[in-house]
Amino acid sequence: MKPVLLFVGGEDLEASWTAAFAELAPEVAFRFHRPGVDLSDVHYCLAWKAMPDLWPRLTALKAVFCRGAGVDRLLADPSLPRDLPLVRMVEPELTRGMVEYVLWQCLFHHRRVWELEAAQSCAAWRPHVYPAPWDRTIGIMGLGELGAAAAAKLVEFGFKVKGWSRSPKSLPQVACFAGRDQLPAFLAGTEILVCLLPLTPETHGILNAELFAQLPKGASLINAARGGHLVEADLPPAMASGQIGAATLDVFATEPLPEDHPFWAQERLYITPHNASDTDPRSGAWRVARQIARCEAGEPLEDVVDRARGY
Ligand code: NDP
Ligand code: OXD
Repeated sequence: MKPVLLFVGGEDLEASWTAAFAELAPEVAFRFHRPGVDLSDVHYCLAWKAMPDLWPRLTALKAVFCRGAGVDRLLADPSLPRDLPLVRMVEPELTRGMVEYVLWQCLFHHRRVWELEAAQSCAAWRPHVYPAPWDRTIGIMGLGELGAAAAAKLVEFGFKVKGWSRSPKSLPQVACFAGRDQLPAFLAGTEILVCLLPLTPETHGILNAELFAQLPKGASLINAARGGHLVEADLPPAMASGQIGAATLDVFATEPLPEDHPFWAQERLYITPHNASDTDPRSGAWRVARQIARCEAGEPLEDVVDRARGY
């Protein structure tokens, strides 16, 4: 009998994920969730956010897979089964997409593209000066799957790269800092700050006025992690004072970002709609199928979330 995987997600995802499992993992019985259908034969569930009505009906469940790298939304659901492994998404296309986004945005802020836009808007041929990458310091908060890969790409481009994590790390040509004690040293001199942390009780609200004040004046902020990392009310004053010179935000406390949110009108604040990167159905299906095979064979699962740490 094939293991049954229930996919819970929007209808826009049905065709691509169904096709990916059919092609790459025919050994898994892939089922797209529809309301009212019996779930008592489901062994695995691939989900993204809270679904309190469903968990009690999944009585034969062996493991939960998160469709994304960040599991904060699933963990926030008190009805998520506590005794089953929760496996987060780690797959090469998700990482590649995030590296692309971080590089794109770091180059955008490094080259201060808004100055070019301002000159072009009044047909002005102005000299545009920016430092060499080795004179630009970029700091990455979070040196996990995504942060470490982004750091390596920025090193390849010649930037001075610093990184901050919970436990000490050693990465080629990256000045690594760890723990709260070393946060001030990490922030000092960081001209472009990139947040790639998981959202946990320890990291919630970490991007705040006190932290901004420890960056050099005019620093850029790029948040591609979670909206909950940023104290949104602290950003406009920091930008008005020039402490934060420009920012790119991909994630927000409320998504979609409401039409009347002041961020839409904030000068030099660039908004992307939580699509810095996304799980690719083909490599995601391959990854989940591999974990199912391990579970069926009684082998330990990979990338299981440590619930005490929250990531
Ligand atoms: P990982 O779990 O691989 O890495 C997390 C990193 O953050 C680790 O280096 C970890 O330290 C560090 N960290 C965790 N807590 C703390 C802390 N309290 N202080 C300092 N460092 C800490 O996660 P990923 O790299 O795979 O993903 C990171 C996040 O990116 C996801 O949780 C998700 O929220 C976000 N994301 C956003 C996307 C988007 O489209 N906007 C797409 C994909 C992910 P240590 O190494 O010591 O454990
Ligand atoms: C993720 C995301 O966590 O897309 O994977 O936000």
